[in-house]
Amino acid sequence: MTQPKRYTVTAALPYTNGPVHIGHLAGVYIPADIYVRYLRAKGKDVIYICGSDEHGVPITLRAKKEGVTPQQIVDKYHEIIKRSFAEFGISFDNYSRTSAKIHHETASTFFKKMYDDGKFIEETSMQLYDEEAHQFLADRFVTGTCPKCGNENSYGDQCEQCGTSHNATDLINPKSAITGNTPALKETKHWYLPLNQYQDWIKEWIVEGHKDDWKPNVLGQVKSWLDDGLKPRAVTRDLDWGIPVPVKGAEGKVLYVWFDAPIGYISSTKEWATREGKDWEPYWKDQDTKLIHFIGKDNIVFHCIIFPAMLKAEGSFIVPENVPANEFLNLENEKISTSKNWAVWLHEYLIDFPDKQDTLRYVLTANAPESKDNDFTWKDFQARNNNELVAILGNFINRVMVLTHKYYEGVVPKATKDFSALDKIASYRDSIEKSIENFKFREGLQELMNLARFGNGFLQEHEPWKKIKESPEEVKNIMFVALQISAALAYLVEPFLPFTAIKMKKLFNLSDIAWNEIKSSIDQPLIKEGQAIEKPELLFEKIEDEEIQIQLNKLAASKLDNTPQIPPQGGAKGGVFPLRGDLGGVEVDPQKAEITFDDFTRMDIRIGTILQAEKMPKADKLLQLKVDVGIDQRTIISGIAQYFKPEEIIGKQVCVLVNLAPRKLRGVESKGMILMAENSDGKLVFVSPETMVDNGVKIS
Ligand code: B3M
Ligand code: ZN
Repeated sequence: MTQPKRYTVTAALPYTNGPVHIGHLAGVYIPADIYVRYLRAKGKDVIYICGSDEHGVPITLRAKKEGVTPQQIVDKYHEIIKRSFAEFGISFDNYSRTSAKIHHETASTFFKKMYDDGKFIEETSMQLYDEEAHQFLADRFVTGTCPKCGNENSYGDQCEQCGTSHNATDLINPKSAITGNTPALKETKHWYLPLNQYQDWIKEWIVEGHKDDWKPNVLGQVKSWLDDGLKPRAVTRDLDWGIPVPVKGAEGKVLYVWFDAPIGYISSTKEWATREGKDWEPYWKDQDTKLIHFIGKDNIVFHCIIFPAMLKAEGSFIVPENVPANEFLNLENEKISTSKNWAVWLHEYLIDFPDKQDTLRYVLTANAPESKDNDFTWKDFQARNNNELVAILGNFINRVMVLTHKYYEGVVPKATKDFSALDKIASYRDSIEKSIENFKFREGLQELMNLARFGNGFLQEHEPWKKIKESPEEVKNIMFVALQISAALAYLVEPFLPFTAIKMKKLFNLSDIAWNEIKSSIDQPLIKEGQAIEKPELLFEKIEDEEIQIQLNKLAASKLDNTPQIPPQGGAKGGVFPLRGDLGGVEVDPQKAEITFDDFTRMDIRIGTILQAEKMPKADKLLQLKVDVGIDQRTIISGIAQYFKPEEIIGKQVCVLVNLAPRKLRGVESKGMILMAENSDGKLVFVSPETMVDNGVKIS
């Protein structure tokens, strides 16, 4: 497609099962935002569409974990996510949610049309079932070994290690994510999309048709699925959270989340069109529309195979022109993980770095995982801010402003001679444009910084500060050029660093212009002779070591918080840490899964002395203790009342796990756990030092 009439740009709909982090921004929302901001500057008809993905198992699991309803979960995270995007300048034209009425209607109609046209296969088969939870197990409700790569933690619908998508029954050694049980098989009816029927069409459309313009990582994944042979895929589920399957005989079943979620792009477009008084259909149905999906690599199969097959089957829609998927961003050399709290959350970042949205946008673009997984480190964040934003871009703009005020009281001087340097502006613009058009945003940003470097080099080469006395006319020409470069930067920076663009345009009093007008000559300058500029203001501030250390400490603490907690074994011992060992004749538990030394060092175990002990009212198994653990004197509730009288344990030295997350028992907060061992007749005994030791001494 050479000159599309319009662009429909979508960004993956985030699951509302948690807030968004830097990995989301880097992989999807920033690249898409750069792209649409650039297209808008080009004067193109473009819409940027997104919304919350509010169905699916991750939400149900989160709700179970927090002990609330799925609706409460989606309401909470929808707001947090939406706000984070707005705060980072992600300029969606519409941000909807899949719980919206318009979406339920759109997805139902879509399914119904395919159903009526006979596009599904109806099949009754045996599916995994958790008999304890009374629930069928599909998708993330079940984990097991991936049949393709052997990853032991593959989900029911997809393996995150090799990217394969499969059916839950394909997993080897499946386990329920709800109870941990091995599932049984139970009969149920579902509707399948016969992907095998679309194999040839997908091959022709992508592998042959887009071999030169799609990213190699995307083409590679598509080819690998095609090589394995596409198989029918169930698009309905036995769940109670989702969009009801709109056909007879499907009571109690909902649409598979990956069936309804991509239709969310369409319903979000409808919502936008209604609000703006526009027609949504050309954005999805006109062949002259360029549809682009920005996603992460784990979503490739859904956007390149399943959703296109749905669009094709429905019959009236266009298919994507490109799917520029990114790889993953790691954090300090480890995979970002919501459940392990190993992430930089956007809402938290802004508390520590208010007004530094663009620094994060810059770092995440400069280091984007465009062709391979990449790593975000706080040191690199600091270095890029200080050595690039501050030292190159910020420094150039500041020098130009200071000198303009010093020599000309802040007014653009008159130039008399054309510098070839002015031609550079249009050529940098063109190369940034080319990079963005090819989804090479890192390269585009690099070019932008090269223009700032060029500006610094230009000042360095011409040294106006040495010539101002003897050659004031020449200095006017030099400063005129430097001001043109500054103005060009103010415009060109906009897709990448929108907050900085606003600041720069204000500083130089620039009005908005189209992308193609970003060029300058002596007769048609970007900033004209006689125009006043504002007082110099720093664009970026240096980030100090201490600020980085705070972030590193925060990450270290989050590791500690997420030390897997040992669950109390049975009611009686709630609150104690039962150690089992070879006590002769006792059946010994098998050794637990191996841990690293690092895992061990996360447990802070200290010697403490029991100072006070009393029975807890209305709790015959619990004692409330006050223990001196050296660090402080704290309350610990221990499930040992059946074994000890309070008075006999006062003064006893014990081992205490002091950094266990506090928890409330009968309204009293217990801070830590006393290590106990169980002897052969089931009685608990303390694990105590052989001789008196100072309180607070560490066990290692
Ligand atoms: N919610 C998956 C994800 O967050 C999913 C994307 C839907 S896009 C239609 O990884
Ligand atoms: Zn795998």
